[in-house]
Amino acid sequence: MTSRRTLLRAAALGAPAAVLFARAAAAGAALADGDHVPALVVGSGYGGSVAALRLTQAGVATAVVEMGMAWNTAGPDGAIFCDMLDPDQRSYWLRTTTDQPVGYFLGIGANKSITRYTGVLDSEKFAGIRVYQGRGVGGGSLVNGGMAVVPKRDYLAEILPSVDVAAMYATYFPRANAALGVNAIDTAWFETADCYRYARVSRDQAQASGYTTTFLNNVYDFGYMAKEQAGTVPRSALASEVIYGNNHGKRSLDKTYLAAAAATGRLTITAQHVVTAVAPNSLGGFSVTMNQIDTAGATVAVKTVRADRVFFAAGSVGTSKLLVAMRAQGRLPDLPDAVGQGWGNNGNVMVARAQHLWNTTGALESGMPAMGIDNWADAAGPVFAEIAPFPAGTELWISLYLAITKNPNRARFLYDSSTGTVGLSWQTAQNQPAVTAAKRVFDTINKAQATVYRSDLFGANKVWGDDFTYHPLGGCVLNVATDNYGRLPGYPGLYVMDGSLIPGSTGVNPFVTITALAERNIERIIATDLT
Ligand code: FAE
Repeated sequence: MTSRRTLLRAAALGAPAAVLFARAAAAGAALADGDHVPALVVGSGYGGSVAALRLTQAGVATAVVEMGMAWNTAGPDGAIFCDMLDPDQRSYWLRTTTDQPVGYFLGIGANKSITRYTGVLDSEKFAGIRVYQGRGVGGGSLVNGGMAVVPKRDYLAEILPSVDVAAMYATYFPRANAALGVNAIDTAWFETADCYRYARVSRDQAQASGYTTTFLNNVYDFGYMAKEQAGTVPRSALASEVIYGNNHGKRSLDKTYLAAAAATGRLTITAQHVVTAVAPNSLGGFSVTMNQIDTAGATVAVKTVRADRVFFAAGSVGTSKLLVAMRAQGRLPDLPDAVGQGWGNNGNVMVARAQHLWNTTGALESGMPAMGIDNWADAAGPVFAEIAPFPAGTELWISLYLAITKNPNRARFLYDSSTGTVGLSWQTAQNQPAVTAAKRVFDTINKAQATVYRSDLFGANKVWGDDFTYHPLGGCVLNVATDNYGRLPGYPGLYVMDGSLIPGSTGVNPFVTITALAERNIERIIATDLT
């Protein structure tokens, strides 16, 4: 440890970082109390992984700190992740019962007891909304549906008016898609595959009701999925694996951006460490304090390291909470008022329709959505709805959707000095515009198809899944709370890299937008701040 500490200090003082950190990374060592690093990234989701790769490629030794686990070791059952049909402790972040997004069946609660553990999916509860987030090295990429959707050009210009949209489409979206390993489905295979029967049924009914549908790209390897369907490889997307992780097929960030960053030899990843404080260090740079936790969430050590630069990439909620707390506690008192504001849920609302008995959706459903209903151009209520799987392993005649709408409501994060925690002002009623917009589309489809809503999946007699989101965005909005490249005003060396930069809405599933924006920002930061 002594020699490694010396190496870290030497690196910070300008020694050839490539050589030094190649050894540190090879040792697989976590950060130690008192270390000094040139760059520290808080969180290993999309924003953090982009920062890690581009900084390390630019020769900067980079330490990523992630509160979740590394998810690279199989459990006693031989699998890293559990599936959705039989969730165990690996499923949820520090809960004693599961908290499934679709939490009911026939109006009866469908959750089960689990052992409290640092599982891969967090359902973080605020007063008016549950926010689902990935926890682990790779962040949301470990648990998400992999849909890689580029936003509409006009809408991106509307939500991020300070961004050169032409450059985003010419340079940064292609760069992001390439590094993420995005692939397109073989549309001929889609038409015949059993596992996409559910999507074809929903598509045909949407089209017959006057709506446009579109194929969605994904980071799940569709070639691997075809082999799953053919029965020649172990199943993952076809074995009800999605929101608690995929054991195969998924190009999550640990296999793409972070693997490439590690290959530079300049990356260290310190997992199971929760960053709790960031403040200026009297010697220069910033002191970053973190709790090392065990798998029950208990703190086993507290460490403080010094970082010349800190990149906040803890996600919309994580970054916003941390910065709001640092401002309120007087550790970063000069952060602007806009930090903590402009949060939205990307207009998320879920809904399900009951199919006629003759319209089977299939017992085998791919967990990776591949098709969406695109009614965004409808000015009276833009909706982009993914045709979502319900991978129960048996025929249920259910068509499920995650609708993304243009809900204009926003909320802010607030520090509670009595508890030392940060809350979110969002009220469930603020999601009514999302319900209203989605209802227009699905009422029309139901009427045309003579079908009805399922009212038993989100509660007893509850049609709309309107009290949770998969897409937290905003809280530290670009060019409002930060400068036009994510720099935090008043604190040279502090940057925001993640979904908190996007003002509450992207109109599509957000990770490609987050990744491309991070690519744009880090390119500028490396060129102007680090040379
Ligand atoms: P994120 O990926 O959440 O990464 C933040 C990381 O920071 C996490 O690993 C945290 O554990 C870590 N962290 C937080 N606080 C701390 C702290 N204090 N100290 C240390 N580490 C910390 O942020 N999006 C799509 O585009 N397509 C999809 O198909 C899709 N499906 C989804 C399905 C589910 C079930 C969920 C939950 C999300 C889905 N999303 C999807 C959303 C997408 O995963 C999300 O927008 C991105 O992951 C957000 O990226 P960030 O870099 O902002």
